[in-house]
Amino acid sequence: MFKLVTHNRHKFEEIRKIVPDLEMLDMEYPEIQADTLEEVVEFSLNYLSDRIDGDFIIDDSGLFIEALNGFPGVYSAYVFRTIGNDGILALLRGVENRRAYFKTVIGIRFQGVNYKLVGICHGIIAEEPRGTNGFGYDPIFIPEGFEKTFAEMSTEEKNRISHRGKAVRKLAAFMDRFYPR
Ligand code: ITT
Repeated sequence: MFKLVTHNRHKFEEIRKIVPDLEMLDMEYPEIQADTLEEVVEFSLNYLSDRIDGDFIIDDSGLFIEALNGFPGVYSAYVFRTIGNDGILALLRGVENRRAYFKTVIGIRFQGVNYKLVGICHGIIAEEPRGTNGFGYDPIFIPEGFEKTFAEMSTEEKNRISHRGKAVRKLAAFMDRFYPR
């Protein structure tokens, strides 16, 4: 069974819907400042490999807003804690271009080697928060082709189209290859 290292239970629940053979290892780890999620994941995998026995997985995600040149991006966790969804909406007040995307990079440490799997979901930032499902920026993100925010969808609906859902389906394929059932 793979361990997912996270202190975000929502993430774990989303991933477990697609990959049931997963255990949550609730552990905080430092995230370096870097320009890309891939660099952050690479550093975290190496950092954690000295502290965890055996194979494990991490998920680093971010929201990239076009009119803000990709902000909050790699700083999404800090920005969510500080200004939150209301702060993002305030930054975008009166801004016509609402395009944004979510990106997930799943990092896998498997038999001493690092792997990265990526998933992206394009959409727009809503005018006001809507919905109570999900977590984080879900109430202000409307995926392409939908009217609803992620927070107005069930976990299954979100997983079908989300950044994380896409990355985790690649993870499921990876596991099937290395752990055939
Ligand atoms: P870890 O312990 O796994 O690092 P975290 O919540 O810090 O948990 P991230 O750094 O990956 O996770 O997430 C960055 C921010 O983006 C954080 O505030 C999340 O709430 C938010 N976020 C991540 N995935 C999201 C999703 O699918 N929908 C909405 N917000 C999301």
